[in-house]
Amino acid sequence: MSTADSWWRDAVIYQVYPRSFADTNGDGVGDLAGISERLPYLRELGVDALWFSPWYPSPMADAGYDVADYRDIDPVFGTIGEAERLIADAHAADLRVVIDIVPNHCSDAHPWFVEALAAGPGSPQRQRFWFRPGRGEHGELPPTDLQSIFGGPAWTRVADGEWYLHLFAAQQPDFNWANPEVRAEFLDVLRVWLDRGVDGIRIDSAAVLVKNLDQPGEWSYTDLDGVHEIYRDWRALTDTYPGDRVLIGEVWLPDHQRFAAYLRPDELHAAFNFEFLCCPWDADLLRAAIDESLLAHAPVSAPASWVLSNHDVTRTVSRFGRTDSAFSFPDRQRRQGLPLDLELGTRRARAAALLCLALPGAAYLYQGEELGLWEVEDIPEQLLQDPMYHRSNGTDPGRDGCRVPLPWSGVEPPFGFTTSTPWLPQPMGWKDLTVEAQSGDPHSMLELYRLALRIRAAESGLGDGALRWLDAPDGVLAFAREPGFACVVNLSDVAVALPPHESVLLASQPLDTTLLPPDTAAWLRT
Ligand code: TEU
Ligand code: CA
Repeated sequence: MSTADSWWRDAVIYQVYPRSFADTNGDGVGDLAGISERLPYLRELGVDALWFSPWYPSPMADAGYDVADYRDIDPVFGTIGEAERLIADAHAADLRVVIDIVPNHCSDAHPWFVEALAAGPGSPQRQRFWFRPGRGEHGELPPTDLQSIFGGPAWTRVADGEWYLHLFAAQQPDFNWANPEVRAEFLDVLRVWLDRGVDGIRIDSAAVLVKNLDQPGEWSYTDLDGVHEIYRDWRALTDTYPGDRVLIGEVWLPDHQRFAAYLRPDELHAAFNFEFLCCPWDADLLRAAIDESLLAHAPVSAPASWVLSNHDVTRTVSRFGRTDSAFSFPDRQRRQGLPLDLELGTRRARAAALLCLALPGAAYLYQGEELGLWEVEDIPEQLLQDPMYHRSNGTDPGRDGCRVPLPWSGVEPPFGFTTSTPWLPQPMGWKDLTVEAQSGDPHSMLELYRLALRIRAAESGLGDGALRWLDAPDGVLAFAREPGFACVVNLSDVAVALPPHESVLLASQPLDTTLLPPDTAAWLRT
């Protein structure tokens, strides 16, 4: 493996959420044809790869993370032919393609689960899942007290009295990874998509596949040692393919050593940096998160990754626009409705973008982040779809607010996303945030991203490599990337002097002196 081939070590990977990207047939839901049509936009933006959230046939109980057929495309998105064309067109546009595989659970409409229900207790078909008798005199109590990650019990009872396990929604039965049939099935699914030419696999909920239901609570599924064996098998398979195919794990683990274990040379290539994503707008905490990430990745020689948002979390400009700007699922419930300063949030998001893109390793960009979209917090209740909202009885606002369809053009909804009504309503205020409105405006978020990505691609010091912290006043992050590059981010509330430099390559706000204002970042030629 030559360094030149290791595109994933410093790629900028753009997450496409197909439902909300672009609709071409007027049903209000984004589709593959919409993505194909807009490839020039993505190419011009300057990203290196696209990651597609699930596009498989699905009853959409969890927006497609409930998969009924891992080898096909849902008709709402298009056809297999269109997916193959999209992969080819993306490659022709110099964009790599990463797909999303959901191995922890499937949909209750998946043929295996349908067969398991029909075959009854004790059958080999039920061994592919976690079926158990209930507790209590008549089996009326769930087998364990385990709670679903989406709220409510993690067990649902079927007609014949048995219960099945689902860490997420009831429509997402968990596979039993102790069963060799499950292992063989997923190796085959990976083969199918690798044969179709995808460059990478994003692995959903990667740390929770293996279970020991005798252990209490989340210890029964979080990061059990056996999970590594699965990824060694997956790595052995991907390594047999030509080109540079990668496995990217969705691994939410606070322990750095446990996290890094997934990135050993015979396992996954990369994993999302959720510690960074959850970190508040605070120089000391960010610096600690950066140092700890780099330190954890170094021994396994994996690239770090820098993520500000995705389809599960609060939009960056909204998160940074509140007094408490950390992200966590429980906090989000309390925070919605608290005062929000969108102007401040946007200013910080601009600075954060330059920080992310200057750090060593790869970066992820969630669709709409480049437009500075905010979290839509006033979606009418009857339109909310997320099972996280419904299973928490509305105590969690859910994730619909970061999944609202993109505004492309025009001055009112549907902003060129569709010709009919978008599946989630877009706010009027997005008229200033459309691709059309921002294109050519040097002060827009979109032009900041375009320019930053162009500079990042041309700067030999950026991407993979090391950083060196520079002396800086309190509340300021400053680091050098060799040769000749420095990034300075001012998170304090006073303007600070820039370190010695030859020129300013880019700044997240206009600079009229050599002072860097609060909540501003600059890239310097040194
Ligand atoms: O997310 C997994 C998920 O919900 C984590 O955020 C979770 O909090 C963590 O694993 C707790 O240990 C993925 C997808 O990104 C999400 O959209 C899906 O809803 C979910 O899996 C179920 O497929
Ligand atoms: Ca459509």
